Order: sequence, then structure tokens, then C-alpha cells
Amino acid sequence: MSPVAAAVILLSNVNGYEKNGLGYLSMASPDGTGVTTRWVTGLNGPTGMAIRGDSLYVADIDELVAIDLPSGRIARRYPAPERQPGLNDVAVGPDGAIYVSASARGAVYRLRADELETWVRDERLKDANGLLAHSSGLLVARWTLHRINLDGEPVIEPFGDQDVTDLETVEEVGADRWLVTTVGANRILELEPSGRMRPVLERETYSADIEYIPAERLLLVPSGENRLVAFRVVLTRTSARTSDRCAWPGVQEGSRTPGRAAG
Ligand SMILES: [Ca+2]
Repeated sequence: MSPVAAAVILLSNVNGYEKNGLGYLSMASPDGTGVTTRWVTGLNGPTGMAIRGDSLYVADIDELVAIDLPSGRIARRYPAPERQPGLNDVAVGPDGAIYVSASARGAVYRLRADELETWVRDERLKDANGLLAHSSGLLVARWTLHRINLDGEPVIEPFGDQDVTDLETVEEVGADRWLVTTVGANRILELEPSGRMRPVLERETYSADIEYIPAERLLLVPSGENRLVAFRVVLTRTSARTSDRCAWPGVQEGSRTPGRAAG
């Protein structure tokens, strides 16, 4: 069994969001005890990641980088269709299409026929941040949460509570159950099926691109101070809540870690 198939947590490490060659990916064991830093090097500012088949796709400032799993070898770089796009997050659609948010261009790109192309550009996608592909569409976290349908002509519509603002990312924790994180107030909120967003966790440090592992009910939160911390999520019929930080050593090495886990 490959290390990746055996379930590891992959983290993207940004050392300044610029073309400095100092970005890398790290690997941590699911129990938080072991960490391999610089598993993949030669990146600039890797932020969001997503896996399709044997490839890991990483948003790296102005390129989508495809990395071969489990070797960790950089297989291909797909340049963005325009300069200074500020690539942020990656999601794989139900049909295998790959979507990348371009924060600085108010756009979502799509990888098609080996080319990264502009899929949607809209004022409402300015500062587009976290992406989550879902059967009902592509959820885009930015100032507020929006949804774009994936079949036919893309239509952007508000999704959930629009009073909660300054979002970082959205993560699915159950059927029609999501958690969102905010940038400024360091909050993690549950998006209830009614559309209301209810605070679940308030933290002192910034929570970046969270990841949820359903089988373990484990919520991984890359935080400031070079740490990755984990919470156990308790889902009841009406609400989600988290335990206190669970007994999980966490990753303390490396730089800022707005990571995605891969199970
Ligand atoms: Ca992000």
C-alpha cells in the first residue's frame, strides 16, 4: 500500500505568497505523531489542493501544479490563462473537472483538455477563496458564500446566510451539512440546512483551509503559530459542535499551513 493510500494528511506550506521557490508540501500521519516536511519542494505559494485519481493538484500562485501520487514528483504545471491571478483553492467536480479559484481576477478557472481556462468571471467572485464541489454545484467562499451550478450555463447565486462575511473556506461534514471558516474573526460556523450559519468554534488564531475526515469525525484546522490542530466533531440532528481540542499532538514544524488533508 502506498503511503498516500494508507491515509496521510497533506499540508501546503507557504513561506510568503510570492514566486520565491520557498513553498513546499508536508505529510503528517493521521494520528498527528509523525511529520515529513518538504515532501514536495520546488513550489512557490501552494495554497489549496485536491486529489483526482493518482494526481494531486495544487494551486501555486499562477500555476496549477499536478503532482504524481504517491511519488511526490511534479508531473506537470498548467499556467493560468492570465497574469497575477492569485490562485487560491482547487476542487474536483463530480465529473472529474478541476476548478481553481483565481482570487485576484474574480474568476474560477477550469482545467480542460490540458489547459487551464476561464470558466466563470463575475464581480461576485472577486477575492474568491475556498472551493467545494458538491452534487448541487460548486460552492465558492469569498466575502459571502455562493453556489455555481456545474451543468449548463454557469449561474451564480447566494448560498446560505449572507450576513456572515469574510469567508475563507467551506467544508462538507455530512449530507447538506457544512462548516465555514472566516478570515477576520477566526470563527468556524456551521451552515445549517435552513441556510442559517451558527458559530461552532471561536479561535484566537486564524483558521485557514480546514479539512474534515468523516470516518474519524476529525476536523483538522491549520492555524497560526505553525500548528495543525484537530477537533472531534459531534453532529446531532440539529447541530454540529466540536470537542475541546482533542488529544492529538499536531504538527508543529513548518511555516504557515493552509493545508488540505487527503485520506
Ligand atoms: Ca484558501
